[in-house]
Formats: sequence, C-alpha cells, structure tokens
Amino acid sequence: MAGVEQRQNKSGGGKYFFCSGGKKKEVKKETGLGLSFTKDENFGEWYSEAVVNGEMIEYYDISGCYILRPWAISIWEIMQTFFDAEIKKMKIKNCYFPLFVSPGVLQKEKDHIEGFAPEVAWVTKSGESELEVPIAIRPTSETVMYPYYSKWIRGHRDLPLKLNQWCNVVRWEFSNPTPFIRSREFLWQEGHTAFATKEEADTEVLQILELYRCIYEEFLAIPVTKGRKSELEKFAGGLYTTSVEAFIPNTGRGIQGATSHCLGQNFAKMFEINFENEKGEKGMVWQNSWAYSTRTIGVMVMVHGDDKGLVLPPKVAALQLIVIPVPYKDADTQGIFDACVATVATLSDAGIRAEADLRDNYSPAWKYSNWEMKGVPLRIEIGPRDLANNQVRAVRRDNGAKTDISRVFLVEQVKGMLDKIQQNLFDVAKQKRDACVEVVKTWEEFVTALGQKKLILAPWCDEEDVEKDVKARTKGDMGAAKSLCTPFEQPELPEGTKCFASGKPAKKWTYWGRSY
Ligand code: 87F
Repeated sequence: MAGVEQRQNKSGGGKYFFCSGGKKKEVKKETGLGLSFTKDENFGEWYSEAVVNGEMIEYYDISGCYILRPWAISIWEIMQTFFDAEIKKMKIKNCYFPLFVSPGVLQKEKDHIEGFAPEVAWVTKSGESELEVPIAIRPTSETVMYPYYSKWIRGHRDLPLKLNQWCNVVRWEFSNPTPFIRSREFLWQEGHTAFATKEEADTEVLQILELYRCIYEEFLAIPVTKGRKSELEKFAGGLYTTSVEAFIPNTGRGIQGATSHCLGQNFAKMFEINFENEKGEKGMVWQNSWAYSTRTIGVMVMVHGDDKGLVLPPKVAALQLIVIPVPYKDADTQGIFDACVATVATLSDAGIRAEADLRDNYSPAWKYSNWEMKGVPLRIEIGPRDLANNQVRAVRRDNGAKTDISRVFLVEQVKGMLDKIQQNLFDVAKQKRDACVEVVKTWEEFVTALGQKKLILAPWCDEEDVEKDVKARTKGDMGAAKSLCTPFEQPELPEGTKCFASGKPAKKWTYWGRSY
C-alpha cells in the first residue's frame, strides 16, 4: 500500500490532492464527490480515499498520525458503550494510569520488551533543556500498572483485582502506516486482571474473547475466528495468547482483531505481585491482559466498503438513516420538507438514528452520493409522488435495493430493513471470507494457495523451528507467511496426517497466511 504513504506526504500541507499513479476514474474535483480509485484495482488508494472522503479521517502532518473525525469516533463510542457495560457486569473497574513511563520500570520488563524497544517513543526535552532522565511514552501499560498491583495486592481478600483503562498508546512504527490499521498513536482499552488461581484467569480469557467476537460479528458484521496463537506469535511476556482473527479478501491478508492473553505468573515474578492465601501460605498471582483498538474500524472499512465509499453496519452507524427531500418544480416543496421532518421525528422517537438533509444548496443527486460515500445504511427519499401516496422510498446502501414503504408502517418496516442490512453485510462478508479459505496438505499446495491470496488451513506439527522455516521460505516483497491462529473449532485430523511444512506427524489444524 505504498500509495497511502504517498497521499499522506502530499496532503501534509493541508490541501487534499488525488495522487498520481494507479488507475483512477475521472475525478469531480470541484464537488469532491465520488472516489477516484476502485477497491479491486487499487486497494491501498481506495482505502485511503474512502476513509478521508467518508469523513472518518483527516491526514496529519506527522507520518502515521491521523485525526479521527466525529464520524469515526461515534463508531468507537458505540462499541465502547457495549464493551464497557459488559466488563462492568464482570466486575471489572475502569481506572486511568499516566501516559509516561520511567526508564527504570520499563527496563524491568526488558526481556519481553527487547523486540519492541525500537518502537518506544521518548520525551527527552522540556522547552530548550534536556531532561535529566528521559521519559518513555506508554506503548502498553504492564510496566506502568504492575508496580502498583504489587503494592495493592497483599492477601487473598485483595483478589481478584480487575482493572481496565480506555486510553491512547504510542508505538513508533516504521512500516507502512495505514489509518486505523497501523498508526503511531491509537485508542484502545487495555484490561489487566490478577487472580488467585489459574482457573479463574483461564475462564476470563475466554469470556473477554467472546466479547471481542461479539464486537466484530454482531456490531461490525465481520466474521472472525477464535483461536490460540503459536509460541512464535504469542505475546512473549505471557503464557498463552488467544485472539480473534479477521481476513481481508482484497489483499489476501489476515488481521489480528483483538487479543486476550493469559500472562501466567511471569509478570508476578518480575514485579513481585504476591499474596497470602487463607492458610497463610505465600503465592503469586495469575494475570491476564486483553485489548482491542481503533483498528476495528479499519477492518470494518476494508471488509464492507465499496466503490462508492464506506458501508456502515447499522449497529455502529452514527446515522442509520438519512431522509432526503426530492422537490420538483411545481411540487409542494413545503409539504415535502414537512414530511421529511415528520419522518425523522417518528423514527427518532422509535430509537432509530435518523436525520434529514434539508440543505438547499445541494441537489438530491449530490446528497445521494455524499451519504453513500459516508456509508449511511438506509436512505429515504420523499418526492411529490410519495407525498401524494403517503409513502416514502427506501434505498439500501448495501445492495441498492429500493422499496416503497407506506408511512403507516414506517417504523416496523425501517427496523426490519436495518436488521436485514446488518445480517446481509455479515453473510456477504462471511461468504467472501469462506471462499478464500483453502485447505492444503502439502508444501506445494501451500505455496500455490499463498500466491492466490488464500487464507490457508493446514495440518501442522506445532514446532517453533518449522514455523520459522515457513517464514524464511516464504520471505519476499509481499512479506512472509506466518501462522495466524489455531482455531478452537478443529476439523477432524485423521490419524497419520503429516505436517504440510515438515512432513512430521501433524498435531493440529492451523490457519496460515500473510498478515497485517
Ligand atoms: C510495543 C512497544 C513496547 C506490543 C509493544 O496485547 C512494548 C510492546 O509489550 C508490547 N507492542 N506489546 C505487547 C502488548 C501486550 C498486551 N498489553 C496489554 C496486549 C493487550 C493489552
């Protein structure tokens, strides 16, 4: 996606230009309407244009940093409202720890942070003077929080300790920044919990993973696979990592949607998080950490967006329905406008997020494409004929289907259509994802499938050296293939099945592919 970065440099000055290179349709620059790149022909440029023209993102003059506009933040807030309520039911409490990390405490985790160190950003100056001790900006908050877990946890009555924070983190990435998907600052929630027993920790890992599945599948209408990461791909500081994995058919890349880790007692050892049990015996806590981020929004755009722009699932759309008046020359314009306002009032009272676009300086056709670009799930048009028949015309964003609805049944019909759109987005995304899955048994089949941008399911011996070897043997401009996850739902593995890469006895089915 080289074009994304290109756009970013060009737009750094504040003005927005379409870049050269790549195939593009004719651009209506004066109106700013429409996209100039297609999703299939130039995915990188298409994505960049979809998020900018759809008013989710504005490029910023620091590479890898983006302005999240209200259209994006409202989606984030809807997911946040759901997740926050769910974790409160689990007795997890919100808190806020500082953005800054002292170098001493960061060093404490040095074994695990080693590979991440180049991504840590530091504050070295205030005004003109050098700080005596530079201060790191959190890339994640283990080292910020756990010294205080050590202080706060004394006895079994202090357990479990279950905290979450909604915050920003900074990771100074150098490869290919992409809005939402890979940015140097992003928003997330990070949960950090401590228990007396491993069983409690194990249970929570899966409860949280189920909430992540719910965010993707029920809210964002994106099919995901729940599974466990390989030893090579897990969070090195933890015991095991589970994740929900999504897939982007256009690029043939897997993408980690969210992670739920069991940290075991590794951090308890490092940070001396000990407690005394009922019998007065000393023990170490068992910990979990888990997160999902604004990356969710990028995955949603990549999966559902089309050549007209964004396509928002109704459950997360700030605006689920836009009402547009279609006045003709001698028509009763006032009557049409009144019907639009009344329609919005009826729908809003029924809990549907609806607005009317009554601007008089844009034509109906301009408004249609503008709201299509922003991805509003349902459009209602009201013209003279509709007014005369006490009906409205509904047009679905997902498939363009047009339906005339009597105003008598407006609320139930609209609710039904929004549900159908939500379901259809999921079904279509699942069909496309499933069509990309290729079951392979041999190395030759694996290489062929990789070349066809497939999501590969292969029998594996589960050996770290073999995964390293797969990476080495597939290295190239497109990036190496790696294991994505071992799905919890395992197909049958017939006795005697061999590993696709080593020929040794296979232990499990694992998903493989290129990834973000
Ligand atoms: C980048 C720089 C420094 C990821 C990093 O997944 C440190 C890190 O520790 C780092 N990138 N990680 C792993 C994060 C693990 C864990 N943290 C809490 C999560 C969920 C939320």
